[in-house]
Amino acid sequence: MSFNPHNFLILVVDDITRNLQVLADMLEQVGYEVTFATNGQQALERAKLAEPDLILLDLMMPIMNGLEVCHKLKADEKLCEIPVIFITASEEREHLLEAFNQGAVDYITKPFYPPELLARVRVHLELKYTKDELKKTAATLEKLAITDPLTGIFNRRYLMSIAEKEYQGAINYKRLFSIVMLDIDHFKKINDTYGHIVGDQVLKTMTKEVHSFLRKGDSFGRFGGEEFAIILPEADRKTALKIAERLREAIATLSIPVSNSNSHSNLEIKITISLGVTTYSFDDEKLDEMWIRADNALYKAKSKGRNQVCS
Ligand code: GH3
Ligand code: MG
Ligand code: MG
Ligand code: MG
Repeated sequence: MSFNPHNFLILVVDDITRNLQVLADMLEQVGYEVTFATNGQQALERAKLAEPDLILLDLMMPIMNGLEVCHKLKADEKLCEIPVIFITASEEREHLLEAFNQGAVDYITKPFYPPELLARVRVHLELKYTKDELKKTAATLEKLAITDPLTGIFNRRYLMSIAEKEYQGAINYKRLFSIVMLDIDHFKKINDTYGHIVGDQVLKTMTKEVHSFLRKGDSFGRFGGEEFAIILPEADRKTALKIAERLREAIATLSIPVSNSNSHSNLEIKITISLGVTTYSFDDEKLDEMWIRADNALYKAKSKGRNQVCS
């Protein structure tokens, strides 16, 4: 990015108004937005309200000194990422070390050389900006790594890892859980009749519908193609079967509106799904046994005529 001071708000804290004035003038002159506080308590309140990008903090102040303010900022989940630069007349090395121990990013002694202060402010703002951008990128990548791109639900790998966690929980804490596998019936026909794009629309709508029926702790993922799985924590066999049956019915009664670009018309497609349900059993020695049982149950639902739940 090209550095633009106008994009940054700096909170300046000093108990002496004259000092505030000098700092504020200097910062505003190069384009920064500036806000003030004249004591520690006010500084914490301003920081919370204004969410500054950086804090220039006086060390020696009555009632609450800068070190305490810094300590409180770093202990606050919402404020701890704001870089703090101390500005002080103190030349005591202990103060300097304590400032860094409390989480300061820099320490400037008075009288300061204004261009140096501006240079340090800029460096720390740029670092903070880069750090924030990296965090955003990391969050996006993390999301991408666990998401199925077409439907937006979990991908296979992530769903398997959730199942593994549930399985460990079942072993260690005797917590039951169930797995539901589901597969769209005769989906190939939809692709063959209406084309892949319509097929994709059907996959997306079906996914949304199923999602809306699940509880908060349930996890829904795409296994590949038109095959999906759901992990139901703390669901015994009876509960899991009930949920699966509810899903089957919801999908069977759903009309999926799709636009067909071939005929320039709007269609409503009906689909059904088959579901295989299995619940953790204390005899299970491996999670794989559950996946195999769920798969077999799904196969049974298919061979018994589809649009049904088997276990
Ligand atoms: P069954 O009832 O036995 O499950 O029959 P089916 O036709 O649903 O199953 P089959 O496994 O024969 O075909 C699955 C089809 O799903 C074939 C494939 O082209 C289609 N498919 C897989 N992934 C996608 C996708 O991402 N988008 C679309 N549109 N189709 C997909
Ligand atoms: Mg002071
Ligand atoms: Mg299918
Ligand atoms: Mg399939």
